[in-house]
Amino acid sequence: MKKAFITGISGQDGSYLSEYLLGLGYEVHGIVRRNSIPEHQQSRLDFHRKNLHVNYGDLTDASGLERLLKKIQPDEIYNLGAQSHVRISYDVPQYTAQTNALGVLNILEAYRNACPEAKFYQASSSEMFGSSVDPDGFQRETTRMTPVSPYGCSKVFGYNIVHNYRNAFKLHAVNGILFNHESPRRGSNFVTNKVVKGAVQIKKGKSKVLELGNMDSYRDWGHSKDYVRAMHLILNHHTPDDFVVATGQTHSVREMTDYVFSKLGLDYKEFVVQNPIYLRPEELPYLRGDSTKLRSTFNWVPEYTFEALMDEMIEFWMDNIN
Ligand code: F7E
Repeated sequence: MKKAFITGISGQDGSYLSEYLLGLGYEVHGIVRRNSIPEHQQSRLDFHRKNLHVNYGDLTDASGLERLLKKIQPDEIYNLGAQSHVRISYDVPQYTAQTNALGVLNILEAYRNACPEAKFYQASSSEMFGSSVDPDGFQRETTRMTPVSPYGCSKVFGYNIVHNYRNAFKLHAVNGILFNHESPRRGSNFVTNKVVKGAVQIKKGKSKVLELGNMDSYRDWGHSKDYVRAMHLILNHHTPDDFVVATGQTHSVREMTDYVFSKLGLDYKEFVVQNPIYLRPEELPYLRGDSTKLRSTFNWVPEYTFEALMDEMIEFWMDNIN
């Protein structure tokens, strides 16, 4: 039985990846941070838990990571843990860098010392591209990285240190460069789930207004379930390499909001107002990923369209808000 170790196991991607790997017959281990309100901390892992083992751990705690990896001896390590909210990275820039940048170094060191024969996956992000777009309107593996947030800068360090450790220590360490990916399990302070939850609350008479920030940025939104399949493929490629994971389609926040409200028979213009607290000091205006390399290497295709993704989220909130 293969063993996987996942940081960020209680997050959206960690939970879908755990389900996927358990389905493939893996024994799955992961870490969660200590929290003063533990009740809901593992709510996303509320599925068949045989062969799932959750420990306390933290990417900023190098010795704890090494102790766990020595004990578990995983075949595959997925580093999905992060301070993953871009706007909040402006509120806690140093914490973001300690977790997302030095945290990667901590787990790479633990991996190198405890189980160097394992394979290592780093959750790199399209936020690393920042303001760079290729002349054809896409970002891809070769696009320059000019990040525009503390989050993006911290992820570039993680991406680069994975390359360095791969080359210097001959480790099987890879980067998946994932564009935005959503699901009903997405935190409700990310824009898709915030819009869907807010629109359903308005539809059900529980709320009258939805406050958003910039509605004119564009994102390439896919489904987390499709993207965790890609993580497993990328990690198990015969040579360690980097791959973009994206749908290749882009929509503005305004178009996404219009789609959701229209599906519910509402006009978003009557309910959505701008609140400057949701604006970012520097915005990333446009993302559209070219995942040709991933598709041609693995025959990967996303099962969800943008509409199917949003419809699943709408259905979830319609069923879960009384
Ligand atoms: O924002 C705009 C906001 O927070 C998307 C993370 O998973 O993907 C994610 O980062 C867009 C931005 O995601 C609100 O300004 C408008 O232009 O859903 P988001 P993100 O910042 O793109 C990348 C790939 C990651 O790696 C990250 O970890 O929506 N927007 N109004 C808003 N965004 C939020 N959150 N809240 C608003 O009220």
